[in-house]
Formats: sequence, C-alpha cells, structure tokens
Amino acid sequence: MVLKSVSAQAKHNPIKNFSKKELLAFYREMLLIRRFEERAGQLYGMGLIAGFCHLYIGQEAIATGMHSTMKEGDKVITTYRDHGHMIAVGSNPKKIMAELLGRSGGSSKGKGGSMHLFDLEKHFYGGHGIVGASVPIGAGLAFADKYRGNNNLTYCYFGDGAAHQGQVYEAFNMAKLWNLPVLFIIENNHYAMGTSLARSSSVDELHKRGIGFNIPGVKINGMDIFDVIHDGQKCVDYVRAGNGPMILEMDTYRYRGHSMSDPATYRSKEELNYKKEQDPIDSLRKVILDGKIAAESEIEKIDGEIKNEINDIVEFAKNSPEPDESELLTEIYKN
Ligand SMILES: Cc1ncc(C[n+]2csc(CCOP(=O)(O)OP(=O)(O)O)c2C)c(N)n1
Ligand SMILES: [Mg+2]
Repeated sequence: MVLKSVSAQAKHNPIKNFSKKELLAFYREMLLIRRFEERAGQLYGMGLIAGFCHLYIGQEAIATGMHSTMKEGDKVITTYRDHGHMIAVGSNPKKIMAELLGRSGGSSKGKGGSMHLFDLEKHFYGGHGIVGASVPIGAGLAFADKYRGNNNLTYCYFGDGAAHQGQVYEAFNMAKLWNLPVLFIIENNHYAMGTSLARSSSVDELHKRGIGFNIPGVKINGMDIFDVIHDGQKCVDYVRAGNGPMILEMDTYRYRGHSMSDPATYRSKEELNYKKEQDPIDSLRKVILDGKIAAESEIEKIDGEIKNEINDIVEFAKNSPEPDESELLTEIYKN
C-alpha cells in the first residue's frame, strides 16, 4: 500500500496552526543550523577541521520540522550529514563544533569528528559514515523499544543514494515482519556524491520502495517546514499507533557540494538557482512577515542573536584543548 501524498489532501494554515513563539522558534533553529554550517565550511577552509565534513545547508526544514513531532524518549539516527540533526535534538552546539575541530570539549571528546556525532542523553545515536548503516541500526533501536514495551519511535534518516543498499531492504523486511516503531526518512536531495538519482535509479519515487514489504510510504515536500510537520505528524501518528514502519521520502536539495572537496560541477546553475527560490528559511521568513506575525526588526534581532551565538560557539571550540595523548585508546570500543 502506498499512501497518497498527505499534503495534497488537506491544505494547512501555518498562521492559524502555530503560535508566534513556535514560528519564531522554527526560524531561529533553522537559521542556527544554516549559520553553524556556513561557519563550519569556513573553518574547514582554514584547516581547522580535518577529515570529512558534509554540510546540511538547504535541508534544514527536515531536521527542525520532524523534531517538532518527537516526544521525550524518541530516538534519532542518521548519516554523516549529521550536524543539523544533532542541533535539532537540542545538543549543545558548542560541543558539536568542538567535535568538528577534534577538541577535547567535543561531544565525543574530539575522537569522532564530523561524521560520528553522538549524544546518548538526547537519544541521538549518530552520525554514521557507512552509507545505509543507519537503517539496520535504526531498526535495531526500534526493536529494543518494542521489546521494552514503551511507546517510543525511532526516526531513522538516510539518503537517496543509501536507498539502493542491500542492507536497507533486509532491515525493511524485519521492520515490517515485527511491526517495529520506526520512521524510515529518506532525505532525497537528488544526488549521491556526483551521481543524480535520475542516472542511478530505475524508480524515482523512493517512497514506493517499501511496496514489496507492505510498508506504506509518502512523498513530502522537504523544503517547506509546514509540509514536513503536517505530513510528518500523520506518519508519526500511524507508527505510534502500532501499525509498524513507514517510509517518508523528503524531497529536498543540498545547496553545497557533497563534501568540502566537491565543487558540484555535475549540476547546472539553473537547477541550483531554481532550488534556491524554494529556500526553506527564506520561505519561513516570508510567511512570518507576510502574515504580520513579527516585524522585520524582530527577525533582524534574531539574525543578530544567532550571529553572536555562532561567534561564541566558535570561540568555545577554538579554545578547547586537543585531546590528551592518554585518551588515545580509551572509549574507542564499548564492551
Ligand atoms: C557502504 C558505503 N559505500 C560508499 C560510500 C562512499 N559514499 C559516501 S557518501 C556517498 C553518497 C551517499 O549519498 P546519499 O545517500 O544520497 O546521501 P547524501 O550524501 O546525499 O546526504 C557515498 C557513495 C560509503 N561511505 N559507504
Ligand atoms: Mg543524496
């Protein structure tokens, strides 16, 4: 069974459905993620971040929107494009930036880096560099919750490229067989490194990839936070009611290259500009201003506060010492 796109069924009115406080909180969080990522890109260029670094710029509405549908105890697991997700679950951004810089004040004491963020307290289970790995591990997290008999969900994120991996389908089968409480959220940004979905997949409707396992799926406009929340909430309700997994295909776009070494020459300027017209943060700002929810000066005040917050975050990270040699072999494996 493939559910019809929920957003097509019912129009929603953000001004009516959300308070001013909520709308400004969405704006603030998405902007924090955007500015954090921009600064991470700069620090990478300055040689302060080593290894890989994948930015989430353009996809912010997904992390922020889906997080607003979570309840305490729900879990998140994702890929190496993980900074925005960890900020959205409420982890301390100072510790995230320090982790990117490989410093002892980082969330994993500087030993994980950009691709391996982790925060047990916030039920954030990484940060995984192996493409597709978040899916079986996510199903396992959901199995644990089902076994314990609580009502928690696992929000399991992966990319369009990961959606071709064999382990994803082994996990789909078990997740439906045991009706596990897991949301399989495909962040379809249309590219896996330099390969477009159109060039690599016989099917471009990834939400239908669950048909063979009897897992329903929906396609959601991942560039619009209100679509993400509205449609996402329906999926959350379905899974929380004990119906087993669902696939949420988030139609999105990354404005930067795959990682820091990618000039993204495989796509046209026209395509990028067209997608930038749907910028999730600009769209939300327009909704707030057009709806007279807040004055431009109020929005500008938030912009300024985020700028200062980012400066503090970077200061903290830069001032945090590198890990001591004695830490080299500790906490690498959990027995
Ligand atoms: C098992 C495995 N194969 C290949 C890679 C190399 N690799 C890293 S990212 C990536 C593309 C994944 O694209 P997608 O799933 O669409 O996620 P996105 O980067 O767009 O968020 C590939 C092939 C890897 N890390 N792991
Ligand atoms: Mg992709």
